Order: sequence, then structure tokens, then C-alpha cells
Amino acid sequence: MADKPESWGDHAITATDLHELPREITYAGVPSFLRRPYRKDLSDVDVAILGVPFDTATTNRPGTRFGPRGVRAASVDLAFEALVYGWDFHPVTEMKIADHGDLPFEFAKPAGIPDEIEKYVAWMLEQDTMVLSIGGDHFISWPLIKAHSAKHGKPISMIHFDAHSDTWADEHEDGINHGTMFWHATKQGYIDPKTSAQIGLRTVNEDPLGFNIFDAPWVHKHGTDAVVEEVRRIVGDNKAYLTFDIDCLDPAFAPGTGTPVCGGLSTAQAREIIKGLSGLNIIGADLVEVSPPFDHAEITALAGATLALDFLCLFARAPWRWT
Ligand SMILES: [Mn+2]
Repeated sequence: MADKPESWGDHAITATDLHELPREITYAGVPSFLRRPYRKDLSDVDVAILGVPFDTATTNRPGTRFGPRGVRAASVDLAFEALVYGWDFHPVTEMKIADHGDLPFEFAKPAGIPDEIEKYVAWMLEQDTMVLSIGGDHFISWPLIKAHSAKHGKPISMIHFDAHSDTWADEHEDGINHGTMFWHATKQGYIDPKTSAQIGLRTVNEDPLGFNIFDAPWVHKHGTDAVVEEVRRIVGDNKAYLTFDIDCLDPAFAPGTGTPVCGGLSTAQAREIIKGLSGLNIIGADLVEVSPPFDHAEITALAGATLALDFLCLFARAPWRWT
């Protein structure tokens, strides 16, 4: 044991260098996202992974409150490679990335949780830390977008992967519903639908609110390169928030989610599109709707962790932050 440094094993709590890659048995030790060190202090952190274990807004089957834990557990299997396949660098080498743990909220007062999420993440963003949130159900994107708008100004562009538009009209001003939050966000001027894109949809909504929609059949017919070309043209240099509902993927690739819909994207298609967005001004991202109780063999959690790692690569190539 003499030649082993103190940070060998339990990297999540023993490592002191945020650029250090872990030396740890894949199936052992304390899991954090990608074995990143846990940090509550953000003063020296470029990017924070934040779990948001909230699933109160779910319309169908629940369980995404276990999403952050499930994605973290699956992510450790991705942590031992010194490069990310498909990219020519590793985001850990280029940015100081920490796991901030889970967002604390008063679970017994659900009506107050959206404000708690918004205020907490606004505090994180004020410290010039980029935030990658792991849900939780998709409703969390609404307070997350409010927090990012406070930092970057509104409206922002949104790049939205999903089986559902989540823009259904809501009669409740303060409704906590994971199918209506982008209706509120658009109506209240937080999102500019004209410079935003929705990818993978395959459910009916008569009013698209002006969003540029590339539904799942369009993706299958025209291919991922065409999606990339269109999204890059639509979003341009705008500051864009990336939100990925894991049910964008077909249930074959993401069974562990609350509202699965057949005919979706493969994990490979989603990765190709994400990689094609490198160089856009991504200001933040979330990966939502992973529900481990409905998962099988970690298929969904691993897809979520893999995509979240790709999001970190996008963060590292966002011009607004680094140039
Ligand atoms: Mn959604």
C-alpha cells in the first residue's frame, strides 16, 4: 500500500485536485457523478453537478427522486477512461468539475420547492459556476431556467430533447406539473421559441407556441446531421439552456422513466446530435426523468450518465464562458 496515494479509493471524498482522474475499482467506493470530488464550497469550481431529487410534478409513474442517485451510480463506470469516446479531450482535464451533492429542500412543503430550487441555483450561478442538474422530474427545468435567466438575461434559447412538448396550457399560475412548465416559461418571456428547438417529440399538442420542432419521425427520416445543421442555424450565437428528458430516447433505450413513448431516438442518435452542438453558447443543462425503480439493468441510468458526460464536453466548448 505504500506507493498508493491517499486519494486512491473513495475519490469522491478523498481527492483534493479537481483535475485528477480517479484511481479506483469501478465497483467499489463512494459514488459521486463521474467520481468527481464532493464540494459544497464553489469558490474554486467551474462546473457543479447538482442532484435535484424532486418528483412531485409527475403525471404518471413516479420514482425520479431516485434519479440523481441512479445516474451517479451508473456514471462511475464511465470514470476510468482518460478521454471521452467521440471527443478529443476530457472535460475533467479542462475544467474544475465537482459534485455538489443534492439540492436541499423542504419536502413537506411542496408548494415552496420551486422557489427553493430557483434561489439555490441562482446562488450557485452568482459564483460563476456552471450547473449541470440531474433530476428529478422535468418540472425542475422551470425554476432552473428562471435562475439562469437571472444570470444571463431573458429571453434565452432552449434546446429541448423530449417525447413531449411540455408546452400544454396550464390554468394554474403556480401549477406544479411536468407537462406545462415550458408553456409558462414561454408565456412569461423566459424562453424565445423562435430561437429554440425541440427534438424527438412524438405526442400531440395542437399549439406548438412557435417552437422549431424536429419530431422523432423527422429525426429518423432526415438523420442526425440534418438535426445538427438546423439547430445550429436556429440557435446561432444565442445563449442556450439545454434540457434533456430521458424519454426522448425510445423505451428500448430508456425504459426507466415516468412517461415512456414508443418510436423515440436511440442513445447513439442522441449522442451524435449532442456532439454536433459543440461550440454553441450553452449556459447550463439538465438531465431529467430517469426513474431507477422502473429501470432494467441500469440501461436508463447509464444512458443518462453518458449523455450528462457529453453535456460537460459541451460546457467545455461554450465560447461565452472561456473566450
Ligand atoms: Mn419532459
